[in-house]
Amino acid sequence: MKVISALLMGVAVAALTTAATPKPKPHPASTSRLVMVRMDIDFKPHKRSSFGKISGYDPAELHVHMGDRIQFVNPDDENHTATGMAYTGDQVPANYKFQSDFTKPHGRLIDASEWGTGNVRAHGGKSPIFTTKQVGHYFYACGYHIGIGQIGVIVVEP
Ligand SMILES: [Cu+2]
Repeated sequence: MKVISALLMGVAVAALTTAATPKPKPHPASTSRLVMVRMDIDFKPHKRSSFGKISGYDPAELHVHMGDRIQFVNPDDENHTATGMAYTGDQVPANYKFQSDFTKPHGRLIDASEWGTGNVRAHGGKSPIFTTKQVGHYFYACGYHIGIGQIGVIVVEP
């Protein structure tokens, strides 16, 4: 009897230990997606964002998994950019000034640096493809229209 209860205890402890240590698993690479973000200053956010006032991209708040790839397309009748902000706050920064030339493409990795599409031309222009390798949230904006609030955020989840 003692042996059986000791065994049962062991099973219970093992079950508890397993349940208590959920590990976030990286999204399998085989299911990584190519996600498109449309650029148009007339796009309004679909919902209020917890990151603050964002608009001008669809979706303005994009959630992806680590390993997904992102491409920006411009169906608007004006040129736009998607240029990363070297900023790690929780809310959209006020009066951000780009340090780099936003008209030129920079980098291929979405992070808290000034990666960027460069100029994406009106009427169907497409950006280079960017990759996501770091969990976090990353603000970006249009170099031409940041002053009128064309700002988006990419949330990279495991
Ligand atoms: Cu723009």
